[in-house]
Amino acid sequence: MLMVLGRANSINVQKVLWTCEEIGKRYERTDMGGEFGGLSERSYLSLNPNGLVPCVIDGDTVLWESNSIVRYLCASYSPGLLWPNDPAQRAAADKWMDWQFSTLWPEIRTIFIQLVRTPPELRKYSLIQEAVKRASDALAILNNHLGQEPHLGGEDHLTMGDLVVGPVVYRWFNMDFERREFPNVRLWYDRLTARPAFRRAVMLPLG
Ligand SMILES: N[C@@H](CCC(=O)N[C@@H](CS)C(=O)NCC(=O)O)C(=O)O
Repeated sequence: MLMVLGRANSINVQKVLWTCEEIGKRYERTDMGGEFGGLSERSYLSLNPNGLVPCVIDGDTVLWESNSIVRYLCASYSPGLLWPNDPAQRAAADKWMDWQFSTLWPEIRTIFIQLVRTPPELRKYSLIQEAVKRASDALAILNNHLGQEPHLGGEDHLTMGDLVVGPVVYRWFNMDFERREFPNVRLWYDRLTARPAFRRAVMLPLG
């Protein structure tokens, strides 16, 4: 049985859980991190020396870094679908994973920390404004892509690219601030929200 260590409201844990749900891979999850703590215990650090969630144990394989875990699960349990077999197609999906981590998430994380984790009187609204501007510039790129192709790396099906960008876009649409309209992103997001696996793993309260 695959073991997932990490609280269910962590975005990086959600990527892993959504992947498992799409694949139909059975798993057991243990709450760790946030209010549950446990990340600085020696036993946890021996699995993930970063003291962060998620961490996954699959038999003898112990993994950390959410995008690497998603790649591992897709390659192991969904070759040819979530993990495209063709190298060029796979690179197209991979590219969106790297973009999620390096370009989109840092901005949406700033908005999330400020609007969800910080009390109103301590919020830095200039930080939020700048992050919304940069996130919007990034989402314009996603919007343009989704105007030409329905998925992030797959011609006619979801891939690991969709699996890591989807949870970030869920946050974008579910925080309280004024957003630019991105019609193709909205249509793609609406299709994700119709998936039972996405609903189970990702569509949870943000607080
Ligand atoms: N790059 C890492 C980042 C992991 C990370 O920052 N995890 C956060 C939750 S999203 C965490 O463990 N925070 C401490 C906590 O939950 O107590 C990954 O993608 O797995």
